[in-house]
Amino acid sequence: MGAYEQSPPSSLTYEAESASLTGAVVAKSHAGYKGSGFVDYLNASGDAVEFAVQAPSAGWYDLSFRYANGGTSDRPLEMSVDDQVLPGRVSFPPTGNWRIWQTASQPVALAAGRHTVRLTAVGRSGPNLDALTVLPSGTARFDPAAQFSGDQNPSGVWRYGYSAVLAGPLTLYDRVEVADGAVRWSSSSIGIDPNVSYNPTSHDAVVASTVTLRPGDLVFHLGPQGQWSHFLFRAPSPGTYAASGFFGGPDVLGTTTDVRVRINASDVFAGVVNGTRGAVVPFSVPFRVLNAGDTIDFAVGVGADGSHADDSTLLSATITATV
Ligand SMILES: [Ca+2]
Ligand SMILES: [Ca+2]
Ligand SMILES: [Ca+2]
Repeated sequence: MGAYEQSPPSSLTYEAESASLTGAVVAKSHAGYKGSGFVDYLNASGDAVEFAVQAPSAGWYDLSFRYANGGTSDRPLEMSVDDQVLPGRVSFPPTGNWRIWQTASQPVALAAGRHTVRLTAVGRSGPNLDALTVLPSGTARFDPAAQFSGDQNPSGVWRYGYSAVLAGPLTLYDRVEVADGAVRWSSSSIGIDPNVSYNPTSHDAVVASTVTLRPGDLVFHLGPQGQWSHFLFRAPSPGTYAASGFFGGPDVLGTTTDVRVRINASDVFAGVVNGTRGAVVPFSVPFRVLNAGDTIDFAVGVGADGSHADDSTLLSATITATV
């Protein structure tokens, strides 16, 4: 490198209109794009935009896609890196107007060198895609509350579901409702329990006479036949992952539950919640090497009383990843 050459920029932007396109086409029909245009996905399936990106060094990167979605619903796309499909879909929620551009971000671990990043329509057409910015982030953080989705399951690295027994297969919740200000995923074939719930508002949500979700609270509840309820994380890239946080009992009648943190279906933390909101049960799972697709499972079960009544259980969790 010459003495007067600049060091590599800390972030790199790749225009979608310069990427490799399948089905989708370059357009200029809505203002506000960067570069010389944007890419319009046309078909519900098969259309793809493939970027060739450069990672200056091995590490975590935030991939930020600039897009517009003037429709009324999410337009999630499948993302793959070097032909490896990532868990979940990248969400592109409505921006209100085709001229209003926002960003959707996805953390991913990259080795040093050149990579392909592809966004493919799989059943629903995509947004108008303007550009991809690749920004080194060093570490990645995942939080089931901050990343909670009110319309996608799975959503990114997270899936919400239940199992008949702790180690049983996960059935995804298929119904989402807004109940008393909180967003609740449940099973249309079982009922409101088991579930996972989140309060996205800036005020308390009283979801049952004895349970109040404070702003940002994430809560899950087992089912009437002892079904375990789960927040399941799938590692998007190989790396080292750690998890910490706490479980708690928000029901004023006293939550009585079993709580678990599991890596690939083995317990790495087991505890019980007995009591009300003050009954906080902390956990800390040290860093461990995971492969892409490995899972960290947060689960809640029936507790020593054998009853699922009044068993709403708080979860506060952060997963930190390095490479
Ligand atoms: Ca389109
Ligand atoms: Ca552009
Ligand atoms: Ca119980």
